[in-house]
Amino acid sequence: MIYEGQSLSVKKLDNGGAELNFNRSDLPINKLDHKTLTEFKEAIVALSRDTSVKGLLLTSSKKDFIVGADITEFIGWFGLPSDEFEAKLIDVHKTFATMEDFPFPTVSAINGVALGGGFELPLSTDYRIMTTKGRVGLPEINLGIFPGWGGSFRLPRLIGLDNAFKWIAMGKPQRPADALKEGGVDAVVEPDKLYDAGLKLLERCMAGEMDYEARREEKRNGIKLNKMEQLMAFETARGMILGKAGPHYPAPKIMLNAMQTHANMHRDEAMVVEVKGFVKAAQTDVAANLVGLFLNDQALKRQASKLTKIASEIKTASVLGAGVMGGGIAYQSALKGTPIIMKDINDEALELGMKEAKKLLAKRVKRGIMTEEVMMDTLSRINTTLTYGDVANTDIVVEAVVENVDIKKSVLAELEGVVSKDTILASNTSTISITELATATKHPERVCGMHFFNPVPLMPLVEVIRGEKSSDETIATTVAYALSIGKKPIVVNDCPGFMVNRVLFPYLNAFEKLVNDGADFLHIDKVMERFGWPMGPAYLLDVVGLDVACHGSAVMAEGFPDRMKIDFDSATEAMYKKKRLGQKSGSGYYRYEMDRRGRPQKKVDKEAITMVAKTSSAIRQADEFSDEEIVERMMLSLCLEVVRCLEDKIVDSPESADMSLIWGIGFPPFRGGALRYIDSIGTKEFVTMAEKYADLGEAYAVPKLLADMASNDLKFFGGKS
Ligand code: 3H9
Repeated sequence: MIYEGQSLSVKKLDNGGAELNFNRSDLPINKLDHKTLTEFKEAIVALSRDTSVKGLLLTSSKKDFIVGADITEFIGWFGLPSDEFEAKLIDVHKTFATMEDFPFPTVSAINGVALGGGFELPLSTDYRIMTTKGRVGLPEINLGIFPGWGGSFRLPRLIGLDNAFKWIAMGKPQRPADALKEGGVDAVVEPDKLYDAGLKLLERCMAGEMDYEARREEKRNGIKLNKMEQLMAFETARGMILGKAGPHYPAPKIMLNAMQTHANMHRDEAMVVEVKGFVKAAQTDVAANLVGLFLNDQALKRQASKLTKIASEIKTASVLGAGVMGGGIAYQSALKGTPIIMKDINDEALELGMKEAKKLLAKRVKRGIMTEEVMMDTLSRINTTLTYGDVANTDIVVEAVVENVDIKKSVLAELEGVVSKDTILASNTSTISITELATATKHPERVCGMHFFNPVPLMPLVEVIRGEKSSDETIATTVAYALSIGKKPIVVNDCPGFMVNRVLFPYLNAFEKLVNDGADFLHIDKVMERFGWPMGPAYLLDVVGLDVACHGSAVMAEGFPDRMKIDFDSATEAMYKKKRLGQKSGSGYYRYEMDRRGRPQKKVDKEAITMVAKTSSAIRQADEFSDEEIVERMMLSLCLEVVRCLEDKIVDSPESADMSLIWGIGFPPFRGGALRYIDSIGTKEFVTMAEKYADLGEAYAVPKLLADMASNDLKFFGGKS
């Protein structure tokens, strides 16, 4: 044995080479945390000293090769003084470079996934073989950073600038065929052939059959494009990448600058440029927020998997109520392998539901991510019916009928009479209390909420709502079903609107009030889009449907009359009365025209502007509302209600609160979530801001939890402001 640690070991092979095997003893994964990096450095030193070694094979004994740098250590790292942080990174670079310069060949046998630093390490070896089941890539951009251990210069030298831009800026793990075609790996083999293939390749190198020195030279020296070609490549990439990233994400720009600066440098100079850029990106708020989201996601995943220990198996499901929502749910269930029956009371609705599912599947076929055969197979998992017959035998029934208490109650009561005693009755209500709905059943313990978001295939969140009497098994099984169909479940306690709509309606009410006070809705949309929302509130209302919004608003006002009742004639109500229902009716706050691909395009509509002006009490002129006031009034109303949800234990943690908004309504991810947004401003400062608008009503009142935190200078995600 040349080296033995807790994360890795190096042993001599019979062929004169050595094998460095990653196999973290106390974890199910290999990651490049402090411990592994320390041992890796020691192992490389040991190998440098052993003159008998003639080649090196890197392997892993885990399911995946290496998942990357340890993201849980990032918060500590990113907070280091820049020079200390840079020195830490350079130290790793030097170890990788020492391995790259070994006087013998090096080969990585990549099993499973190798991402981020977990792929940068094999990029420092001469050759890489991966398996047909693996994925390799550099996803750092998703964390608000970019590759910091050599990926930004080794990858473009290996696969060319354009391909490297694509890998790094998109951050998507690459499939084996693509990685091979573009040159990121040298061979792809079946998993059971990996070790032998790696060993064979190493032996060929050791026998002098492969020019591994040429490989190294390629990576040590600048990219092979002349100055003009480089300039063109960078200018094109800049336009595309920065256009797509938008103004809120600094990492792509820093990455492009670093890549352009080190394009012609020797590796040892390039690493310094990369490190400086990396530290700059890592020390932005955006990186801290995006890393926070990764950690929240992992924490919620762990929580969900703990919860599902007592779940029963869902072999088949049903959805009541076809249409766009029912069709979307059926599509999602069938796509992920759980057969589903779609029931409605008339054929037209069933046809609409099937049309929706077929449309979504056809899109996948068109994009080349599904074959016609798989599409037909998926469709065969959706059955339609007008009677309860087959629904009776399914393990869960998702009720997605019209959003009306009485109708939902009678459907649930009727359903309970036909299904087995173990079938879960899950209501896809978006606002109505589950406890209230469950009163219609004899066994409220098997009733819960399963709130999907529209469009179902795109929105990751499912709120699993625990009614007063829902049993733990009901919740666990519903969470397990949501996970099995590829959704992100968050368990919330019952109240009107649950978590997401309870905070969305105050936000929309803030919009109504601004408009009523005289602000221009087009201006509000622009400001909130600039803030980072995927669409402004007026456009959002149009997409949701003004009828749906008015109905939801009435339910919320009944639930929280002190702060959610609108006591003026709202613009949305006026539009609804005139049958301007938003995008689906062709007009609302905007007018919609279909483009050549049949997608609705919004246009400014003079009629809407006149109509809104008529409802406004116009206590101020439109130009008196600054961008700052608009953001403050809109965000305060939303964030304060999020705090109240936490205070009322509707959600059990700041992580659940923030992720529900990111996954459910597209809260700007670079801001990390509503509570992280409050943290970024400071709880004290946020309270002061709310107090400025106290005369706007109870929606702006400071909840006790926030007041207490502010007086102690505390943050939701730990530490002091
Ligand atoms: C990087 O490398 C930067 C460098 O360029 C330079 C740095 C200076 N760190 O998701 P799973 C844990 S940036 C820490 O359930 P799956 C995860 O929390 C990094 N922990 O499994 C979970 O723990 P637990 C670039 C990590 O099979 C366990 O592993 N890399 C990390 O569904 C299993 O994970 C990435 O961005 C990590 N990097 O998916 C990869 N990765 O069991 C991020 C995983 O205690 N990770 N864990 O709950 C992923 O995309 C997925 O986890 C992966 C596995 C595809 C790897």
